Amino acid sequence: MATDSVSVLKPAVPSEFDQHIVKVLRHRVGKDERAAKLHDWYTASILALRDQIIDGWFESTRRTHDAGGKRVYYLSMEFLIGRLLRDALSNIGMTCEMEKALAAHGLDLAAIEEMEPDAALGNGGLGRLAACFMESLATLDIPAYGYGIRYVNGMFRQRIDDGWQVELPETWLAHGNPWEFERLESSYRIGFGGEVVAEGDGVIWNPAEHVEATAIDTPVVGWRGKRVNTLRLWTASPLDPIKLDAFNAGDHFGALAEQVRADSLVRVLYPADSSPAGQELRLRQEYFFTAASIQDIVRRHVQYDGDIRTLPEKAAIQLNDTHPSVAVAELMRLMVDAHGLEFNEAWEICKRTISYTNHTLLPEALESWPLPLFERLLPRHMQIIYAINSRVLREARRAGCDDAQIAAISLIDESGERRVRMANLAFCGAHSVNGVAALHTELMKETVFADLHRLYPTRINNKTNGVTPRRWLQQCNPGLTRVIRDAIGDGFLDDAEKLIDLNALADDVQLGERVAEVKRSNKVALADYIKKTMGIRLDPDALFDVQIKRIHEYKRQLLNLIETVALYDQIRSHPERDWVPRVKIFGGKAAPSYHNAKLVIKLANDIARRVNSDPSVGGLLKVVFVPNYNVSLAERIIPAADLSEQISTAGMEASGTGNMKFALNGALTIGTLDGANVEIKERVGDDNIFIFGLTADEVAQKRADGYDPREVIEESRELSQALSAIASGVFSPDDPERYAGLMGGIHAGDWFMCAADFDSYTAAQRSVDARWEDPVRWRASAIRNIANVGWFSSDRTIAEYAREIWKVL
Ligand code: 26Q
Repeated sequence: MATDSVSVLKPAVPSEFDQHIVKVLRHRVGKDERAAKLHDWYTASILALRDQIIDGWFESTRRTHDAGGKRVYYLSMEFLIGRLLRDALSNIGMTCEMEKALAAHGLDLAAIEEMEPDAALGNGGLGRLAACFMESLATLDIPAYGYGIRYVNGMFRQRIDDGWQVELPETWLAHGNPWEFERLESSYRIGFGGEVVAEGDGVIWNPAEHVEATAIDTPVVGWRGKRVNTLRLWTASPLDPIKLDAFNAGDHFGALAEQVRADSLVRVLYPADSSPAGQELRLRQEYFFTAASIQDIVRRHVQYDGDIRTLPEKAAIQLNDTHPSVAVAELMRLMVDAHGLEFNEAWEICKRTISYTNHTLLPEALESWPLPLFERLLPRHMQIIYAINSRVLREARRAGCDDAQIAAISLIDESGERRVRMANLAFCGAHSVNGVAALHTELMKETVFADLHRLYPTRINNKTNGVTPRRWLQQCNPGLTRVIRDAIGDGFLDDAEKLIDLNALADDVQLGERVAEVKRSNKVALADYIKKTMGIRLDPDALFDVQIKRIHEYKRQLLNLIETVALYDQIRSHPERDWVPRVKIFGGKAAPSYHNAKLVIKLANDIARRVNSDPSVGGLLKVVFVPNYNVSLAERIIPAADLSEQISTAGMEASGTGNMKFALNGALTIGTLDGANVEIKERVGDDNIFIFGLTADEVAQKRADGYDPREVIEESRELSQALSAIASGVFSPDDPERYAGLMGGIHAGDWFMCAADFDSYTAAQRSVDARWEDPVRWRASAIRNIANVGWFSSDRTIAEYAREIWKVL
């Protein structure tokens, strides 16, 4: 690809690099060129590339150390990284070199890239955001460490059997991971359970069990190889791998119990992205990785500086949601119990060091733990949380809070079975609490955090999400990148906001045609892939209408499906009309225990089977559910999309980041005024986006007024027909009752406002059709989308965090 350019890392000359790969193949993979299989070449290519990266890595570490500056620590239970080969090659400017070196052995880089498993150590948006942030931190030359868990099994693989989701384990490490380095010297003992006993002036915690956390590092290369940062993921092992006396006494399982306990901590990513499971293992995972990270940060600081009191000048710790909230208590414990600080002094240091990002307003998704469980697992942390709580509540009382406000602010939920509230803990222990889009941040202040916000009115701030334009434009859409380059030059490669220059060319018909050609060839490539993997033939000249994201009721895949059924009905009733040919593409995973989400997947597949085999729609409508949606599939699908579906119930999607990726690749958005859609609309302009539906305020008002969906349904013939078709088994003749419950939910209360927004949604879809019929206008809109979403680069987001929260820029 032509976007490579000079890099600070010194790339070997092509023939040298070629020789290096062969040397690696022989000496580290243990194969000669004649015996090597494709997978051996794959391993050798990555190891050879890694060698090029390592010197920059050392150099970055040394530079940070010498400068004695502040480091950023990003704590996240999830990093949804995807593949790294293309990203690393492109960022250090070695794509051409690798291509040439492999070609010399008759190998194709694209084929090698396909061998890399997706590192799917995350559920969805939150995990992918962490991955984009790591890349932007390196790009902006900010010294940073990502801290998380090296799950042996990441996000499950999704198979569709007879239309139903089936979960299979993801074994990304099965053939080794050439990117990582085990750091045996960075190991920490992590305790659980036991008791707290008085000792001298203070107390000590004697845990009943221990596991060892060991760091495994992956280098993260920034754009143009300026800096290489570290993603440090923890793995677990027992202190005592086998109890030999037990083994020798014949208790073979008991002898290995500790091994099993340690393994289970890092075994699997919880595949739920809301309504926390509340299981003990999840809390153990959270504490395990948080404690290891905080100990590592404190050790590095004390080793360098000698004084824990200067921590806030040298470390900024960002908590990615509440999953690492226990960091507040762990940092307090280390300062008070291990370093002998007074509680009050420690508390000020803690707040100055830590900051917290909130990603959800859904009350059921706010993490809390039963107090008895928390106390049993982390008795000392429980004491510290009580001590923090009494301080906070004292402040609240002094500020004049009433009993209801005190109850809302408390770190302990006393309304039923007592629970520890992780969001309140993070809020109180941080100097900054941010939302991820403007609307979301305002709603935080008005709803879940209203009382905490009144008490600490300067703490909440907004940092609208962003995505890395390297992966989500340059790498996934080289054709479009070339067209943009020809139009406005190279500047946007280093500063995505320079895409704005495209505005002046938006009505240039020739540019429109070039953008459309690239889009078409991306659609052909996607159609080929779908033909090959699913056997479904798609017309690349149809409008590709895409909704890919986790399956959730609030994201309203169901609204899209109901509209699909209504459209199907209309096409069949009026075949003489001039319909715009559409391909409806769906993809996404459902949490294994989320019944309605799984039913939505089945419905999409049931509709697809019926529609795709109905000759009377004559290719005007096709429906595809792409199995196993993941980062790599997103990289194929997004560049091929014409229309981006961002249709959540207003007020429920914190930000969304897929919305940004689609617009950057020239898709138009149909969406509600929710999350970052609001800001996308402000930037691309009302004429270049299809907004529909109730606003967040209107949704809240409607719910408060006692909304009855039956009236709406009766008034809309299209809607009532579609709902009854689905409910009566038109798409599920083998089990006519299958969707009775799902449709019943819409009649009974319609919490997600599918019925309320239906007419507005269909009207917006017909405006989409009208725009599509005018290709010149459609293309101009697509260009205006590309031009105006450079601001949603994660470089901009990270620069804001760096300046306003971490104070490192
Ligand atoms: C918590 C406890 C127990 C088990 C699971 C969880 C859990 C795990 C993942 C809870 C939530 C998540 C993930 C949430 C998430 O992805 N949120 C999304 O974050 C994006 C980045 O900010 C936003 O763009 C999306 O709007 C938001 O839904």
